[in-house]
Amino acid sequence: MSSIFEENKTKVVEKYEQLITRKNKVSDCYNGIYDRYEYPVLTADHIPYYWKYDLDPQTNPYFMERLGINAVLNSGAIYLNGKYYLVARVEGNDRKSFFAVAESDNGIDNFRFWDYPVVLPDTQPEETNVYDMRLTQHEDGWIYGVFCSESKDTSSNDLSAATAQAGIVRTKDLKTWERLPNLKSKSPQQRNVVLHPEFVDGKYAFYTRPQDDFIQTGSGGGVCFGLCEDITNPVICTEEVVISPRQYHTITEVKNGAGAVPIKTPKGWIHIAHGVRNTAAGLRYVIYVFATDLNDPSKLIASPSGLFIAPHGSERVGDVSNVVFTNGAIVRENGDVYIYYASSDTRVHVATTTVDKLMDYTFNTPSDPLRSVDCVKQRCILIEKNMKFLNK
Ligand code: M1P
Repeated sequence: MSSIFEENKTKVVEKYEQLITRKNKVSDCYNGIYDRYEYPVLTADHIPYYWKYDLDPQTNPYFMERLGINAVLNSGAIYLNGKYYLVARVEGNDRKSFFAVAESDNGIDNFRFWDYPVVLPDTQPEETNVYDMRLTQHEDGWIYGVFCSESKDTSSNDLSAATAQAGIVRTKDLKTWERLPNLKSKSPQQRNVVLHPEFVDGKYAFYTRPQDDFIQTGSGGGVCFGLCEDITNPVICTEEVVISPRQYHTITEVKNGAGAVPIKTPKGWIHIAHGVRNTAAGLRYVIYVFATDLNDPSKLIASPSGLFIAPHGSERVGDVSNVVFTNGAIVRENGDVYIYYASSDTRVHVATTTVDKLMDYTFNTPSDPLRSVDCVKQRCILIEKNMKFLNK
């Protein structure tokens, strides 16, 4: 056996094991709403070395990467049988994404991928790429995964033209996946579709994000809500009503999209979504929160102002810089909440909070008054209230 092979293999295996077993810690970045953590929970380096290297010294004498991984990002999340599971979007060096399950005992570190990635039934021959799975533990007993199913737009002469639809799979154990037909709606394209965990009026309920084009939402007014009679023949049979609109000069001006499956609280469904604005440096993606009515999840009842999570420090840089994006959160029975978010389309982080803190944030943060002059008034009210505590 060549010594180059052995030396390099030993280095790679040791580095991998050190990373996978590294303890995470709360960072010193404080806002009272949630804790951020020093290290990402998943990166390209968390991918098992045996997914990338040929371990046979005869065929790989230099111990060279054969199938590299570019990034691990937007992860669905679920807590099952005492473990925290992320179904991550893994992007190979070839730009194609696929899904893979990583598990941890505590939700903040030591995430380890299962031996094989998710093998989806190949029922959509035109599908080129899949990404961003939202995992819904539905009251019908299934765990659904709703994701973006991307195909080449063959009607266009533009080589890059693509179409996005919502793919649907279901499972009981994250191991065996049944593929259902893609969701049909009136919109030419859909991305960031999330299945609500409960029946609404006896129907399946989806949060959608209608869009005219692959990138631009165009006439799509924001995050919408629509119902579907039969999940095995999934068609949005009601009007898609906007529940969280795009708005001029806000964090959702260019587009927005549902993120994690909404969290049921005594005061309403709390949604952790993303909003996009344009800047001279390109699009900026942040995470924001809104709440809908417990009995009518299509009715917006709270809209705390501005962003909830923005990219910080090294999170700001990556394949698509200045982006944070979430498509998964876990709520424990004791009220602990784990929000998984990716930064700059490159790695996955966790932010932890509680249902009580999320409710306090959602229902006690004032909403955006939409004009600078009113924002100053809003801030002056807070400052004035604080003066007595400062003895001024
Ligand atoms: O690159 C940022 C994000 O862009 C898309 O989100 P949206 O559809 O709202 O623009 C998604 O492709 C997402 O995967 C990506 O993180």
